[in-house]
Amino acid sequence: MQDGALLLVGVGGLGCRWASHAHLDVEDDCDLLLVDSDPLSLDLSESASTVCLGPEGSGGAILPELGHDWAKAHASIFADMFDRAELVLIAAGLGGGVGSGASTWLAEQARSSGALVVTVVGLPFEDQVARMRWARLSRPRLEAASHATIGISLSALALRAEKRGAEWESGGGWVPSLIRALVQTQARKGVINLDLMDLRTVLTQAGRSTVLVAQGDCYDPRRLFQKAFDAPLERIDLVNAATCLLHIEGGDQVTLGDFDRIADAFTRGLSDNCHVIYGASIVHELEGEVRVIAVLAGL
Ligand SMILES: Nc1nc2c(ncn2[C@@H]2O[C@H](COP(=O)(O)OP(=O)(O)OP(=O)(O)O)[C@@H](O)[C@H]2O)c(=O)[nH]1
Ligand SMILES: [Mg+2]
Repeated sequence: MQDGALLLVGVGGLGCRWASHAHLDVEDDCDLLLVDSDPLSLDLSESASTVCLGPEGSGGAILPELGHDWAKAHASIFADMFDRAELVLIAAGLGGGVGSGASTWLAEQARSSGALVVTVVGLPFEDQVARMRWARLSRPRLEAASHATIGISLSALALRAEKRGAEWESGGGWVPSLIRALVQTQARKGVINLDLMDLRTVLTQAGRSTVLVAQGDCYDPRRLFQKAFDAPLERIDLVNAATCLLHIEGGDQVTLGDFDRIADAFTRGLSDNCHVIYGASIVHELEGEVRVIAVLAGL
């Protein structure tokens, strides 16, 4: 890793799947680190650095405290990587031992070494009662450790992924988009670059953060806006968000004028005091469609 690097970290079974999948799109801009006690997770990417937690053959950590201690045992390796990183993006599934426990410790370490820490967490399915309890217990600590924690309800994600014929296990298309948005923003890549405020200012607001996503026709911005606001990936009141990072991806046919109209439709739905930074990039597979990812913070 070089100084100022962007580091994507997958933690636990689900976190490793999300991170390795998302990394395929941002390989040139960020490094990948996979951390789990299950060796199968560490084989998901050929370009990843990996750290195997726990005693050999231990499989899952099950208890968050164990996941936490197993990560701590490799403190010096992590410290070396975090010291050089400017942005550390952590993907994890809450409710598992490694995903809940190790991610918290990693976020604390990354933050104390001066990096901007953004955590993207999967929240257990509504019928997973025991896992949900672990998730509820771990979340406040993870939120305190990260500059921004973006919760994604697995139930909501699975429902949307199914409609689009995508897999929730690999992030249903949305998790990679979100990670792409954050990496490209920080790497200052795209057809419209963000320059009003940087990512740090947008994300380091007191309060919760959430993400809205929508994909559709670029000629109907209002419908797109409605789609996004009607189906956040976590139910949380969106009025009065203090800041918004808006990232729009469009196919080759999409023009700068189209990007502008969409940004306009979105910002009109937010409060007058909301600070918005906006970026856009071309994603060839989208053809005539656009995909909008809005991270709202300070809720
Ligand atoms: N229904 C279902 N939920 C899953 C599956 N995989 C992950 N999850 C959810 O994602 C959360 C995190 O799971 P993992 O990432 O596998 O857990 P882990 O961090 O590896 O935890 P340990 O294996 O206990 O150390 C769980 O609490 C579940 O809510 C799956 O295959 N099916
Ligand atoms: Mg596991």
